[in-house]
Amino acid sequence: MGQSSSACPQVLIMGLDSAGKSTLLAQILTGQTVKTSPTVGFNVGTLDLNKQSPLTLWDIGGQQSMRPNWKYYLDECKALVFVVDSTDAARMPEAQKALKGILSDERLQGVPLMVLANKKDLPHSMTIREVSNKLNLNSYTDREWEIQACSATQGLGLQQAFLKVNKLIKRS
Ligand code: G3D
Ligand code: MG
Repeated sequence: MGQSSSACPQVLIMGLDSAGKSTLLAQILTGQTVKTSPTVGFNVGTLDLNKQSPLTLWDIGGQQSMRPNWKYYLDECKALVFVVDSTDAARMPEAQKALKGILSDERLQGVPLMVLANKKDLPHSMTIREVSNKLNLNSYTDREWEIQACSATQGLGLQQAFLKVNKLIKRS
């Protein structure tokens, strides 16, 4: 019998609204670019890239009004994927605060972090280094973190990112 999905490591996909979380989840699960609308509540699915380590991926609505609900998803979280719109420099301080807030929750102590700098298909997207600086990633010394560029609409960088997430979970 296969592993039941409740036994899968749970991965939370978080980030500001419009970062591309729902597009990314649909793309990695189905290989298709879907038309999204603002997520009310959550989207969830099981990803099994190498047929031996399934992950349950949760995409939690990111609008301001949803943020108080974030804490309910933290208990079982084995890795956090934080998605940012790398073309939106103006909202980086907001993203930085949101990330810091999430990671300050004691239930996420030591939980590995994968930052996805999304929308790299667009011109004027920030480099990994810029995003990393703006999010203050170097300040997170008490957990493993990685940052990677991706394009959720084009499906670029996603498989590598989630294979890395698997490795981070195994090491943690
Ligand atoms: P969210 O779930 O984080 O709130 P969505 O974000 O997945 O709903 O995406 C918000 C908007 O960003 C959508 O456009 C979506 O198509 C776009 N988007 C997501 N990922 C990418 C990407 O990698 N590249 C580009 N160019 N656009 C992306 P609309 O126009 O529907 O608001
Ligand atoms: Mg969404």
